[in-house]
Amino acid sequence: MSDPAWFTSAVVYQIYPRSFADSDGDGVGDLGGILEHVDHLAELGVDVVWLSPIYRSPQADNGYDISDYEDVDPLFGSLEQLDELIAALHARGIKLLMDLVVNHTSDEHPWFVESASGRDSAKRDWYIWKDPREPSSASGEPGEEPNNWGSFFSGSAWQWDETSGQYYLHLFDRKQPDLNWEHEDVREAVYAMMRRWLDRGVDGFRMDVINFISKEQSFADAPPVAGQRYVNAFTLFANGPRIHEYLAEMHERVFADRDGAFLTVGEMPGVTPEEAILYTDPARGEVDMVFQFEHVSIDQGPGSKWDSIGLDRLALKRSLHRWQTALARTGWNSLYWDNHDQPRAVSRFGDDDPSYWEQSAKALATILHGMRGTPYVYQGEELGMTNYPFRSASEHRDVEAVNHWKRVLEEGLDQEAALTGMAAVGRDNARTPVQWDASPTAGFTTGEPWLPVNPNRSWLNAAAQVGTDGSVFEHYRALVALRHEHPVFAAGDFTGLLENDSELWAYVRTLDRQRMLVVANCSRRPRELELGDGWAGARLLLGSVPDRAEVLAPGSITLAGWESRIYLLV
Ligand code: ISL
Repeated sequence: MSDPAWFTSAVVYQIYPRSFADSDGDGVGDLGGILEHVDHLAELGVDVVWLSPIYRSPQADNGYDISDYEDVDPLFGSLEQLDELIAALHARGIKLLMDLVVNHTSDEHPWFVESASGRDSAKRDWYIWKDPREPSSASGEPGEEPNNWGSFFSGSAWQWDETSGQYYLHLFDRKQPDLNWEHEDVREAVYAMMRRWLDRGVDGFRMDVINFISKEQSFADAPPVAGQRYVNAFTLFANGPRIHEYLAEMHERVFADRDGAFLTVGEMPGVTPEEAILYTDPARGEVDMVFQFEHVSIDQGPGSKWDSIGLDRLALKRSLHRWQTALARTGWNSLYWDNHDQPRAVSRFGDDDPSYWEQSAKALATILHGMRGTPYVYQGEELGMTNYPFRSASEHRDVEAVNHWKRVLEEGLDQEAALTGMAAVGRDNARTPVQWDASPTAGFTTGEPWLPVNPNRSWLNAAAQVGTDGSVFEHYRALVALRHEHPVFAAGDFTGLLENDSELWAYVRTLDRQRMLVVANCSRRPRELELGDGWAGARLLLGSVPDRAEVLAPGSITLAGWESRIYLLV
């Protein structure tokens, strides 16, 4: 944080270790597998790796349920291998971000085990315990939950604890109890843990649902929603009364007196541009950038993420442009299409029909990487990996999908609709193994992969793309290099064009006398774009289709289906 500018021209690569590469044949990716592929990251040219959790964990939510913040889960390897990875990345000029999951722990974390041991436990208040809404009856049956808050992973956000006769809060799975950030000892324990990781050599943190750590202390009912027993109480647990205080305190205690180029990323569902500006204002010392959700919520119905309403591409464009404009002067945003919680970008926002897959993967990359903000590449996105062809409920392994399916069965909901929703937006789409080569296990493992490999590994894989002119990978590599080379990518002003055209996307970035034009045709049919005389002489920095003119002539250009280009006028 001492150098506020370096991350504006950086690109982050996210590794979901379970699905990246397996070195010991148990079918689960591990640190050894990452070590075998660090050169892939160096070839792509990324500056930072964000490593999803590798800590000790019962794996109820694939590591987002941590039982020991200080050690590596044997499933993924050892602390020594993590040190090796830090060294291997640093040797290539790549920083390492750890995933900081401190809104909640695992219910198997010693803190929670102690907290749950009884009402008079010294750590009782480290978590959020409440009495039943109505006193439990003599029969020992629990009374109603303390409020109507729902869990993100289905059902109530409260779990009854028989031993102490109270409920505890879990915004996610019941195996992920929420920590009580009101308690100073909790905060100090987290800061001390963060300092130890920095001492070990890591370069910062991606902070899981960090805007949930300060909750409205009334724990009142959220406004009821017709037909729902438990509701999303978002306004009562997100961006709560003490959130800015906590983040500033964290910055002060962990980073303020350290020299170095660290990075902090706040994952913040529901954050608005106005709040993002506050969170990332360097003068306030909270986080370097937010990770917001507006553009990945556009195809979700009001009920839940499972009710897909289809993609309104114009709304998508307007959302992205709105964030660009709102954060034009201050504030810094992460730019991403997908991650381990989202379906694959090319299937969701592009066109994964084999005839358009390659061009649309490049178009999405071009649109995103030309914007102001820090671009993220989620493992396999640089190859254009697609959604998995799910056919049945039993193919889903993710706790979110599994809990959802249970609810569908229990409540007799529409199974066909549920399966369609799970196939379209289930998180396992992003979690199938990275496709390194065309072999049956895609070069991911010598054993049985924990989640099936996508059958399109036969033609969609790294071996076919790395070093191959015109591949999706080479397009990503070029985009990363362009951001490093041209300051206009990081610092240029943004002007959105064609705000009412859902298919043709265009914007201009301006820095001093330089103007950069980014254009993409998000449709299958050719589209003409009138540019007039103003862009004559602009140089083609990158195009998705080979052999286009290197210099723009006056007049119009025609883009083939899903074609994209970047021009620079100096
Ligand atoms: O994935 C989601 C819904 O499909 C999101 O609501 C997600 O739960 C939210 O973005 C928070 O995600 C993070 O915290 C979760 C974990 O399951 C996710 O993998 C993580 O990215 C709980 O730790």
